[in-house]
Amino acid sequence: MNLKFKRHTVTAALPYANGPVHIGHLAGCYLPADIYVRYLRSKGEDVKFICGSDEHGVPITIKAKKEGITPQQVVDKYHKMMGDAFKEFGVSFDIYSRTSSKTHHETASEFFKKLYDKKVFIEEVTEQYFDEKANQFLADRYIVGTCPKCGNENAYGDQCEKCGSTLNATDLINPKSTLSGEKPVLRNTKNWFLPLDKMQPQIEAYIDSHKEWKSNVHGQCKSWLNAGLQPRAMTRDLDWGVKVPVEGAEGKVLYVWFDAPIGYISATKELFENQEASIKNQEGERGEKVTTKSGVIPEWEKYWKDKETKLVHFIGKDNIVFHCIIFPAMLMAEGSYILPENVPANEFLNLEGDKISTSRNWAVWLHEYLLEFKDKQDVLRYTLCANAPETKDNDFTWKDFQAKNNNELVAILGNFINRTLVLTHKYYDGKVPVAAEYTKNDILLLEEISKFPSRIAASIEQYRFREALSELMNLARMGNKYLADNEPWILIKTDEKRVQTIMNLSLQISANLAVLMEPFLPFTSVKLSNMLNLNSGLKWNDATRTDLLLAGHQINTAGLLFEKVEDETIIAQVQKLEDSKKMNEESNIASVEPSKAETSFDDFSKMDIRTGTILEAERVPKTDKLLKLLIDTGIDKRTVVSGIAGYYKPEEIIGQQVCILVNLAPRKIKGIESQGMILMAENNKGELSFVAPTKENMNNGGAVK
Ligand code: B3M
Ligand code: ZN
Repeated sequence: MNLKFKRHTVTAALPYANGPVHIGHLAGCYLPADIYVRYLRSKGEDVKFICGSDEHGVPITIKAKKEGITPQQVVDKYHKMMGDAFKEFGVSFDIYSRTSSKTHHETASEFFKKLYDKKVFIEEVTEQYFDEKANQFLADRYIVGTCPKCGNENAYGDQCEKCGSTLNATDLINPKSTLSGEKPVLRNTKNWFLPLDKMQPQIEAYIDSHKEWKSNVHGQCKSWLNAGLQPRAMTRDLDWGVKVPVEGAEGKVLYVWFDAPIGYISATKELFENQEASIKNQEGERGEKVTTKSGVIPEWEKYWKDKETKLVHFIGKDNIVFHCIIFPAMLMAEGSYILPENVPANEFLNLEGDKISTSRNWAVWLHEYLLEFKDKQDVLRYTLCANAPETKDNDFTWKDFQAKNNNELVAILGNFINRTLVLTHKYYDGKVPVAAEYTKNDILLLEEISKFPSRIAASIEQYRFREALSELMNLARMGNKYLADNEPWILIKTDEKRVQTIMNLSLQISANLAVLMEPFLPFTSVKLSNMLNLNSGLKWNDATRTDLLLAGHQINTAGLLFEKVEDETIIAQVQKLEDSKKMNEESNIASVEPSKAETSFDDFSKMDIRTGTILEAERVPKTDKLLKLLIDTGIDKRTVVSGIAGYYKPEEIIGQQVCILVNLAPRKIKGIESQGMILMAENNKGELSFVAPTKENMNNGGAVK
C-alpha cells in the first residue's frame, strides 16, 4: 500500500432516496467500493467507509408528486429500503446516513456560510425560468429541453445524461416545464454563484496532477476544462432542501449538488458522534467521569483534513463532473480540506441489452432478487464484479448469470473446495494430514500460491476489480488442476503418504482462498472459514503463508458452497422482465387522449343514431380497408362504406347488429355514395370493434341516445 497515507476515507455516491436499489447501482459503485474497503481492512489499514441517502433535490420532490405523498414520506420510505438492501448484500458501510439529518443541515449551512463570509460567491440577479401555472421557479430536473451540445431532447436543467455535459437551465433549447408541460417564462431572482471560471487554473492544475486516474474520468475532466468552466449557481429557488443561511435568501435552498457531497463529511462526523456517544454511555453506566478533551482535533477531521488521509470517491460516470471539478472547487475555496485522491467512476450496466430504467421497471431489484435467490448474494456479487462496467458500458444477462454460477462458482471454486473437504473427511476423519514430503512440483506450487495476495492486491489498488477477481479464480483453478493431476483418489490405494501431502496442500489452498475471497464473496468466505474451522482473525498477508491449517487441525462438516442454477429459473427471470416490459408498453399506449372541448346537449341530440343490422357486406375493389355494407336501419335499407376491412371479413358480419348515424350528409367514397356512418370503438392499438346493443331483442330503428 502507498506509504504516503496513514488512513483512508472511502465514499460511495449517496443515492437519491427516490426508489429501491437495483443491480446497476450495485455494479456501478457500491460493489467496487465495498471490495476496495474490505481489502483495505484485511490489510489492516485504517479506513472509514461512508455513504447515505441523498434526500434533497428535484428527483425527490418529483417522486413525491407522482406518488401523492410528501417529500419527507418519500425519503423515509426509500432511505430504509436502500439501507436494508445494502446491508443484505454485505455492503459494509461504517455509516449509512442521510442528508435530512440535523448534523448534515448544520454542516452544509456552515460550509456555505464560510464561503459566503470569505466572499467566494458572486451574488447575482439573473433571469431564471419560472412556471406561471405551477407558480414556481424551475431548477434542474423541473425543466427539460434540447441539449445545446448533443441535441438530446430530454436534457435536464442541470445536466444532459446523454453526453454528460453540465448545463444551466437557460442553456436548454425549447425548454419545457416538467410540472405543467408549459413553456416557462424568465423571471429575475437572486442566486449565489461559485466562480468556476476564475478557479479554472487551480482546478486544471489539480486534474493535471492526477494523470493516473482512469482514462474515462480524466478524459471527461479535460474536455470540460477545454470547453472553459462557467460560474455555477449554488442556490435554488425551491423549498425542499437545506435553507440558504444568509439574509435575503428566503425561499431558497442550497443546490443539491452543493449539499450532497458535503453529506460525506456530515456522515463522517456522525460516525464519530455515534461512537463517542456509545463510549460515553458505557462510561456513564460504569459510573466513570466523562471528560472531553479540549484543543484536540476532533477525530472526524483527521479523515477530511489530514494530508496523510487518502480520500477516494466511488461513483457512476454521470457524477464525474460533480466529484472531480465542482466538489474539489468547493473544498479548495473552503481551504481546510484535503482533495479527492482518486475518483474511480464506472460506466453503466445495461440489462439484457437495454438501458436499466426505474420508470420502465426494466431492472433487477435487489430486494426482489433476494426473494427468489435466497442466500445467494455472493452469486450476484460475483457476476456483477466479473462483468463490471469498468472501462465501458456492459450488459447483465440472466444467461450469463447462470453461466457464471454454474461454470465458474460451482464448477471451479465450489468443486475444488468440495473435493478437498470431502476427501479429508473420508481419509482422515476431518483432521488435517501431515505434509510428509514435497515434490519439486509441490514446491513450485507453494511458491505460486504465496504470490497471489500481492497479485490480487495490485489489481485492487488500481481499481481493476474484474482482473482481481479473475486472479482469485486462478487460485481455485490451480487447486483443481493440482487435484486432477495428482488423483489422490487413485493414489490412496498405493501411496497413502503421498496423498497426505496432496490433501494438506489442497487444504492450505482452501484456507488461502477463504482469506482472499473475503472482499469479493464475504458470505462464502464466512461459510468456508466455518467449514475449515479457520481462525477468524486472519488478514490478507496471512494468505502468503502455506501453513494456515496445522496438521491435526479438525475441520467441520463440508457443505456445498454453491448450487447449480437450473434453466427453468433463468427462463422465469427472463419471462418476468418480458412481462414487465409488455405491461409497461401497454400502459404507455393505454394513455388515452384528452377529452374534446365541451359540447351542448342540443348539439348532441342533433345526431340521429339508430340500431341497424348488416344485411350484405363486400370488399370495395382495389382498397384494403373498405367494406361496402347494406344496412337495415329500421327506416330503410341503405348503403354505407366503412373502413373496417382490416378487422372484419365480409362473410363474418352478415347479421351483425350495429349503431348507425343516419342523418350524416351522404358522401361519395371510391365512387359509392355512403349514406351514414357505423359507430366503432377503437382500442389503444388502433383496432376497431362494432359498438352494438348487448341484448338480443333490440329491434332495428331504435334510437341510440
Ligand atoms: N444523488 C446522484 C445519483 O444518485 C446523486 C449522487 C450524490 S453523491 C454526493 O446519481
Ligand atoms: Zn447532451
